[in-house]
Amino acid sequence: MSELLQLLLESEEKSDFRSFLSDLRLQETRYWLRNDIINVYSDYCSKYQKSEQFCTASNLGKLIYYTQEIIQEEYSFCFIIRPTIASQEVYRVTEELEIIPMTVQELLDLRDRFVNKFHPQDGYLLELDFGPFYDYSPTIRDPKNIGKGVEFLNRYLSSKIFQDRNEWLESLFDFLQLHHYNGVQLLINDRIKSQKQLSAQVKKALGFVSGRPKNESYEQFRFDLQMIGFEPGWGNTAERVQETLSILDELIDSPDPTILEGFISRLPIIFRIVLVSAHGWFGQEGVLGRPDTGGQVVYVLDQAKSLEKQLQEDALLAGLEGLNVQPKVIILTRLIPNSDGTMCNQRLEKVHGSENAWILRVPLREFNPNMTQNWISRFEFWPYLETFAIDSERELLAELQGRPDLIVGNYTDGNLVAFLLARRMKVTQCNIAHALEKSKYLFSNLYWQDLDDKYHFSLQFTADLIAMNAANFVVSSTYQEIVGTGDSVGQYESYKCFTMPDLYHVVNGTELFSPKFNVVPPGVNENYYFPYTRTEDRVESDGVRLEEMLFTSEDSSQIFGKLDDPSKRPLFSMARLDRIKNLTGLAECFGRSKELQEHCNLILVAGKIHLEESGDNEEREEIIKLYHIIDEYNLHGKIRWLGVRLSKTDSGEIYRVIAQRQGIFVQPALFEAFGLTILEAMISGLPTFATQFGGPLEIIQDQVNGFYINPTNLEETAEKILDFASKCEQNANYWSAISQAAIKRVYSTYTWKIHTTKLLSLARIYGFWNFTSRENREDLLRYLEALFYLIYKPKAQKLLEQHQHR
Ligand code: UDP
Ligand code: LCN
Repeated sequence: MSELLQLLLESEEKSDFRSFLSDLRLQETRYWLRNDIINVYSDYCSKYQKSEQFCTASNLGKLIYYTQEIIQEEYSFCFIIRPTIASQEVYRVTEELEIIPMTVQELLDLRDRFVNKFHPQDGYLLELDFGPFYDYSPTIRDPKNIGKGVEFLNRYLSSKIFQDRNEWLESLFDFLQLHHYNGVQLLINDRIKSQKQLSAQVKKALGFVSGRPKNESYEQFRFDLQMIGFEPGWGNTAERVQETLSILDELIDSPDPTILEGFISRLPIIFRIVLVSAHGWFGQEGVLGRPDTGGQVVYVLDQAKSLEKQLQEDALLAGLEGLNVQPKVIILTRLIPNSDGTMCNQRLEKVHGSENAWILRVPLREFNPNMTQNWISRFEFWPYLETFAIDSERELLAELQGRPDLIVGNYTDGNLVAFLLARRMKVTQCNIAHALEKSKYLFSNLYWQDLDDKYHFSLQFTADLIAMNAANFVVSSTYQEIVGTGDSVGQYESYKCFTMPDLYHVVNGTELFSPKFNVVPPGVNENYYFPYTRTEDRVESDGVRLEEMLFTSEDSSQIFGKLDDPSKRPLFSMARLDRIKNLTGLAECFGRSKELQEHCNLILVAGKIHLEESGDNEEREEIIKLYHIIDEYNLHGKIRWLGVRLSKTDSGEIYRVIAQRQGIFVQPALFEAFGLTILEAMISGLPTFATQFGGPLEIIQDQVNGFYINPTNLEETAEKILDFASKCEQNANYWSAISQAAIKRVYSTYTWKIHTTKLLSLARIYGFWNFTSRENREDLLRYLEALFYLIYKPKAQKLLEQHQHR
């Protein structure tokens, strides 16, 4: 970048650069984010009638493209530039157009000065730097391989094996000896006494099984194998045992990444999993659509079922049938005594359709019954996490009759609890963010003190840093969740360098190039969500009932609006009624386009329709705004707004009813981390228009199996939808073509089977890595503990005191 700047200053564009900066000076703000920068630049280009070529391809145009932020301080400007994904360079441009590189520390000081929070006379601020802890572990080089951690790790591990065969064989031997199920030894027994013997016995066992009929059941020759030193876990038939042993044999002789992964992924070493989803209403019915209770609950519940099934299949394939193996998955959440008709006050609930997956609810200690007896917003939940983790450990040990093999955290609170549990129980920890709030709320770190009363970001971001660094591996739903796109910063990336004025500076918040990051997108529950054309699986009477509910029935307790012409093409959306979901933006887009109203009705399933029924600030604001828009654009007769809480079966059928009418699904969020409703709509066969900000950009391939919209550009969005509707009116096949492509996209890429197979493989490989590399993480974990006890805990304690006065 410094060359680009140099070129810029040495060319004729220098005067443009100078005028652009003086245009910036004329603005009211002194802090520009990327969108603002582009707007100022595009105004500049129009004002001076610059050519298209100049705007984009000039050195100034390129500089603007890569600039994420500009901060003005007196007469100079600080340019924060992102030349490539996951990198950052900072320069000060003085009034004389001198370019001076700035360090991260200087940038953070500048930001503090910007908000009048720089007080060097009081001493320096705590600096958090996680960089040194990653020096021990390998890092990925090419940003496009970020998120493919396990592939990298396998390559790295197999090259290590190559370099240091004896040490590695020793570790493998130790690792294979470790495993048992309910007291029964698995894999190898003490007849194999050394790694040398292991290699010899593998060959002997191979000789033995190769002489047996392929389909012969493992139980038939179990004792013969035992004599050679092999216990259950190698396969359920002679063929499978032979395959697994051959892979091991090859691994010992000539290790390579695929063989390593193939081998470790087969090992029956995971039987008990804990999924932590702490804050929300976690239940199976009547919980979705409430503030804080959306996709995460759906995700974890479906994941639990799928994991249990996969573990059962894996155990059978590994030949553990005779051991009566019953894998167990526990979803750990909080018990909510005042449960508003849900099951959230029940300690234990079996997950429907599973054999051994459970929701275990652990109550919060009664610090203040006004709070702890009720649902607590995710922004207020922090003081309860440590004691919740302590109490949960006891309950988990009792339920599982031992330690789990894997703990998966969800969202900041669940991830912090997972960290505390994994640390105490010495178990592999996986982190799943779902959504990191830091990038969702603009300037949330810079102005944390002003926002702390409402959002407590100081606790949340500290917890995020602790959990993401502690985790053995991180599962993200998309690539951009980690490192964004060419022109936008990723959610994890936003933790790399930031200031929390008066609290700390983060100079290196996490290693984005670490192999711990893995993209594993979720799936969609195919029992509830399936193509509308599968009429044989649909219940006709449900369809009729829901059709009435969506388009005609009157019920002022939960439905608003009567349609003038219910036969118009439905434009449908379903989401929690919070600001970022932007259903009000969609209503306004619809309101502003008379033409769209001529072709379509707007049908929204969202939150509540009565203000007095909502206790959540953001939801209340959105309710008021939606009514306002309906009146302002006189949408009466053109909109239906349903404040209903649907069962899973109904929510699946609703998409199909809309698809039956050749409707359209719109997801207009200002930012969407992933967006499960998009998968649900697409698998049902609904052409989907989804926000270009966030995960949908990776789910949908624009104009192939859906469409991107820019929800901040209302006119363009309306035009895109209108254009689609008009094309469908001219050619009915167009709707069907997109519908079919949407269905195909989900089945090929977003199934729970794909997800859990990958997740379990990751859990085994990271568990193995942890063991064999003997990577010393203790220093990192101690540092994180210090953060927890010295920063997080006192702040949580303060918040608890505030709660006690409520
Ligand atoms: N949902 C629902 N009723 C509602 C709103 C949402 O059942 O009124 C479900 C929806 O079907 C989806 C989930 O909640 O399964 C929302 O997940 P998504 O990832 O789209 O968004 P989130 O709410 O997690 O931000
Ligand atoms: C949270 C979100 O905000 C959504 O974008 C995701 O789809 C959901 O969690 C499940 O991961």
